Amino acid sequence: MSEENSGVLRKIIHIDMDAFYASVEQRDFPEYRGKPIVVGGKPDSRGVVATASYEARQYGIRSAMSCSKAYQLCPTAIFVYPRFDAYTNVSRAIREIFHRYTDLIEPLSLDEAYLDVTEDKMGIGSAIDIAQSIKDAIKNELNLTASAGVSVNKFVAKIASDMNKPDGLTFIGPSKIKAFMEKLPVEKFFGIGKVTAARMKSMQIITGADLKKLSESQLVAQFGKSGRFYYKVVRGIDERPVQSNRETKSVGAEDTLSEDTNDDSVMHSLLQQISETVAKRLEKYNLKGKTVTLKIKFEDFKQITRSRSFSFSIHKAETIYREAIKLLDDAEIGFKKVRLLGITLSRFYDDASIEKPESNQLEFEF
Ligand code: DCP
Ligand code: MG
Repeated sequence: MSEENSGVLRKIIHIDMDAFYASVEQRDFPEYRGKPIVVGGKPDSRGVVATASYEARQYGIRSAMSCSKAYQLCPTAIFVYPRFDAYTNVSRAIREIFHRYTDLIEPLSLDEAYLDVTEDKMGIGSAIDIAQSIKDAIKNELNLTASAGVSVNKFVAKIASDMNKPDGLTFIGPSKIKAFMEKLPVEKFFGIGKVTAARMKSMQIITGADLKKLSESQLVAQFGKSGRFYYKVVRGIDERPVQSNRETKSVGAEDTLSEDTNDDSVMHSLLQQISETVAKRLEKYNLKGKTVTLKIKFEDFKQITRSRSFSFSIHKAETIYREAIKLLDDAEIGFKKVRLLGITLSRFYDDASIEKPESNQLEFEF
């Protein structure tokens, strides 16, 4: 539905749990409460920080930082390994709470979802009241806090949920969107990463107001397809619907060899790295697959794929690696040199014994 075409404004809520993994650890282990907690690996490991409690963030510790760096910043922090089962359980529980209000739910990850409450199941009507009620239920029933953003589209709702963290509820109504967008720094725009933001800065595009000075065709010429999205979104238009049954069909990764080769040991070592990446992605989205596919691109850019399916689901890096090696052997590529290898896992849900999540979004979407 489009607010432009239908004339009806949508009511969109974005919910994001506060310091998610760390808050679950503090909830389940009272001795961690009020203390700097780092979830990831141990300080002397090669691991990275998944997240840190708000107490740990005061020392400058952030997601994706190495654990050793986090230790330097705060030697007294408590370092713990993630417990994905616990986070998945909470994720299910918050989804059940969302379903009391609407079935139009689009989860973005374990701790984050969009809800369309234009029509809500309880007949509450006010999206702000619904967001408050969801936050209360999460607090009372799960002992955790979430932040909510409320607006007329996904983009603004998502930015709003981040504005008053933790335990925030931010409403950006239609009359405030124009001014809000004009003030917004470009790096906050959805899809504008560090590289694009730096390029915009070099063009004196610092805020939404600067971005607005460019025509649609200028934006497309500079930034490709994304330019069209920027043009609309900076004017407060984001018609992307909340998609409740988006399903992840496959999860994969690929990499080009530093030089074309037919040396097994070089290919095996690349496959090992790719398997680890795929396993991490599967873990992040709590998926296991029954089909593994190996993609081989040769030096002449010709490409083949080889698949194998199982009656059970796999997700561990070692298993994926072992199967990828077998597929590579079976492909009998002989002396042909390879330039790229990729591994994909698929068939996640066709087993009644595996609970099927509402949806899952792995791709960057416009
Ligand atoms: N996560 C991760 N690696 C990252 C970022 C996040 O493993 N680089 C995990 C741990 C987080 C969870 O995903 O707890 C949710 O990510 P968020 O970005 O929502 O971060 P938090 O919920 O931890 O904190 P915030 O309060 O800022 O939302
Ligand atoms: Mg979060």
